[in-house]
Amino acid sequence: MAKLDEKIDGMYQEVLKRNPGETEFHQAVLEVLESLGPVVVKNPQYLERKIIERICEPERQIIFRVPWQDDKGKVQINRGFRVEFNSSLGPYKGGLRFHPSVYLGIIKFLGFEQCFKNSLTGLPIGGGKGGSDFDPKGKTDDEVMRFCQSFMTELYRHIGEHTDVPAGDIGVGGREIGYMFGQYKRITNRYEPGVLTGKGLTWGGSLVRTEATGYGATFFVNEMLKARKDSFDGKICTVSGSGNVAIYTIEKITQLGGKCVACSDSNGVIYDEKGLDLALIKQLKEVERRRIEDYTKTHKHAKYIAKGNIWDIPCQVAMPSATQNEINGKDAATLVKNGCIAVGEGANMPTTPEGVKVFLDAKIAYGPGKAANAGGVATSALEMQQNAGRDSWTFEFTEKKLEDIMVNIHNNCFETAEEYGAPGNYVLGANICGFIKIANAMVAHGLV
Ligand code: NDP
Ligand code: 2IT
Repeated sequence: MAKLDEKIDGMYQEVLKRNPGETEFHQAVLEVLESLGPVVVKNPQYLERKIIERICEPERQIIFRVPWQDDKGKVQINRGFRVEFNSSLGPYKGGLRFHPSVYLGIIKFLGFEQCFKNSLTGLPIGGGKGGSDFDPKGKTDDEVMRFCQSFMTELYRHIGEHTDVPAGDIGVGGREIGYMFGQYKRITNRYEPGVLTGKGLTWGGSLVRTEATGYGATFFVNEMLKARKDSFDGKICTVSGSGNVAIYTIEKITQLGGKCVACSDSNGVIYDEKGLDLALIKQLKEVERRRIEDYTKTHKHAKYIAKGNIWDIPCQVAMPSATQNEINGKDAATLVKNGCIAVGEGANMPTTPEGVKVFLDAKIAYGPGKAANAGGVATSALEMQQNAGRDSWTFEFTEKKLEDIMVNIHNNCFETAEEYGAPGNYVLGANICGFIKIANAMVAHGLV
């Protein structure tokens, strides 16, 4: 990766000092700052106006107590977060993550990434992220509902159609959005669909939002392959995770002619040489909320590798779709050695800096999360458009819009990388392209 310019290095040191212990946030900031040297040389006003320093400091950070009662009547306490990072391009927009690993540093890394991602979509959305260290695993439906209601009892005062619009992320899907929407409506006495996205289809949701992140990431990889005169046709693919993003990545890859042979969860890996049975995965994960291990109960030919590493399985296309830092330098080297030619990040920051370096050095097609997984939030913005117009679009129309957005993001990143002398480097392209739009809006808005 590029060496940090001296001035930019000073800014990074300041971020380290001001945000002690938030290692994921440091990692996300460093990756962006490493790309910005040539941009500030071309635009010295960004330095004068301290645009980078301002972008690294969230506009507002909310941390709150979330008390709730479990089914036994025992009192439980979790911590809730909403970090409103940057509103120069539109209302804060970004998901909510419910996972025991959540702390401020994770929400800040996600919120920071979200700003650039949302800018890349070309739609009018700023960046934010939130969540809680609540663990939905093993909780009953009633417990999840009580938690969501308590979470929204604080969050409602900070959000709104023109202020901040949350959605899902790890541990937050249609069920949780429903409980939060219900509580928001009850507290405010307003039927305000534009306050959350990822809603159910009969109460303000958009077709394609469920599929959007996985479909979008696959469209992005398809464009990277096309740019190399290649396609998904007949490619062996592996997709980590087995949640929302993984499921619809597998679906679109299969539609485009690829063959997915492996997926995973935090306990282990499923390897099915014949190609994954997606209907079974949907039944296990979306309907029955079971573990991926149960795939082998009906499909005895498939292998379950407890605590296995999915990146050890040879593939031509890898789509990490679980969590941050799931591909380290060694995993990246294994993938390249086994013949992987494209990596598209459905997850946010799934590759460590060492892993990114391996992919860039090997010159494989590497689509970083903030570009490749932008289809989810882009379709959230399409949901906001439909809500504002009290409209609902067909599946085909919405999917075509999503595909056009992904093609555009791909082309913008590709062309920006060429313009800055790093052809094929989508990391540089995405960071610069995402940054410039925010920076110009911030300059236009004055010192705010
Ligand atoms: P889900 O909760 O639906 O699924 C998450 C999947 O990843 C599960 O299979 C889960 O396994 C696995 N996983 C989560 N944490 C870990 C971990 N620490 N180690 C190993 N496996 C883990 O979430 P999504 O599919 O929505 O999100 C997946 C990724 O995509 C995240 O990085 C998210 O930020 C990103 N993303 C999501 C978008 C969306 O629209 N939902 C949009 C853009 C990016 P287990 O069940 O064992 O925990
Ligand atoms: O990381 C992400 O882009 C998301 N979790 C989706 C955010 C959204 O507002 O749809």
